[in-house]
Amino acid sequence: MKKIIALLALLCPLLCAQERFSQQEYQSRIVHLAHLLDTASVLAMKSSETHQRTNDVGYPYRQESNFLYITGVTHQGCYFLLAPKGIQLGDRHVRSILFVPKGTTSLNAGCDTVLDVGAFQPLFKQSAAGAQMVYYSAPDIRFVSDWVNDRAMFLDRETRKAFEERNPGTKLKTATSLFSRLREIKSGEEIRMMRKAIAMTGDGIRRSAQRCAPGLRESVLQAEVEYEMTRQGASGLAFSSIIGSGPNSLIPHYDANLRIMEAGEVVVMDVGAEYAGYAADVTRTLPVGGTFSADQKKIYNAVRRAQDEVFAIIKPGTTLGDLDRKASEVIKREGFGKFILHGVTHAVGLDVHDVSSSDVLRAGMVVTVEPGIYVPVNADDVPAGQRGVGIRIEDDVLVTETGCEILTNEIPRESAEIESMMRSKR
Ligand SMILES: [Mn+2]
Repeated sequence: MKKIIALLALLCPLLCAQERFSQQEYQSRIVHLAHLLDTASVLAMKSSETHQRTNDVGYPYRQESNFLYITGVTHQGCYFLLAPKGIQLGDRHVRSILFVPKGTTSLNAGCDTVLDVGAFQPLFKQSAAGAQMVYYSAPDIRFVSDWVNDRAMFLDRETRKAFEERNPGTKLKTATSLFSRLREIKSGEEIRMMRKAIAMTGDGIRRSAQRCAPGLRESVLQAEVEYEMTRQGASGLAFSSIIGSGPNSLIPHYDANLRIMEAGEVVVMDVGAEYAGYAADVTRTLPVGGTFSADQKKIYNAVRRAQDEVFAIIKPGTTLGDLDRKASEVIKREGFGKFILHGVTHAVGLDVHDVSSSDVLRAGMVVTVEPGIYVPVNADDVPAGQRGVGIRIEDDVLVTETGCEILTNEIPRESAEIESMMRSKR
């Protein structure tokens, strides 16, 4: 077939700056996805659009996570079609097709074939005709607020209505839940990528800690950690770096990072590299001057105790709710129950707040454990030295058959380890 684009899969590792997953990994993902469909169903997906920042200047492109997961393709303008029943292409019978724009040198990760994007619509129409269910993933078809007319527009509802009218007997449904079930359990290769994201994040934190000193702006720590992650080949940041000192340590999602840090304060660093699309999400709290005060250490150790007791109950069958209750119970027991601002855990993977299909932990999931205590400046029922202190410690944990493995274990965590890391100046 002349539309088939010749692809030199073997050349790709030389052309791609980013480390790729094996072809078997993508093939197995497609097989698992096909198992969740049945022969009466079809799945169609489109890559993310670009988003403009200002005229002619786009935001950095990031592929939609489900599309990235199933195709490995990191650029725009592509489609993916999966028909477990099969599609006849000349004398070939295929089940999965990747569609890419003309001239794209792209890896055919695990699909049966690769065609030009021009071939997508006719083949999609053909395979959707007669299907009972069409799953779709379209990151750009969603809710839009038409504020001029003060009305909500549910584009996905319009899409479904138009499609089901044109295809009587065929239902259109979003593929989100299928992908949540696949993505929540990480493969060995995914864990390997996450370990790399975590290692470069740890090195970045170490670099910042060694540079940290009173009189510097928070952005210096941001620059140091991002420098190290970028230098080591991160594909980006998993999220905007949070560097909050003094009163900013009390704001969980503070990311202006412009305050000048002062002696005697703590600084919360919540940072994460993205490697091959996978996120690390790590928080360490440092004493700006290099040594925690006794009051700060009291809060620090309460957060650490909460972490340890949460680590201890992580195993298949435990729920995310159990982890939250355990963390709150410990922090209350330590006398800081009033100063909890957020939950203790979330899944992490391709997205820093990753998908999950249920509340119950299973082997192969990766979740964070991130208790925090945030004592407001005006909390007059605690010692003065504890006011205005926010401490969060966050680690990434792999659920195993028998318990858990702390993937971030190499990154100094105890208060004494933090202090000694800060003393080892570059
Ligand atoms: Mn987190």
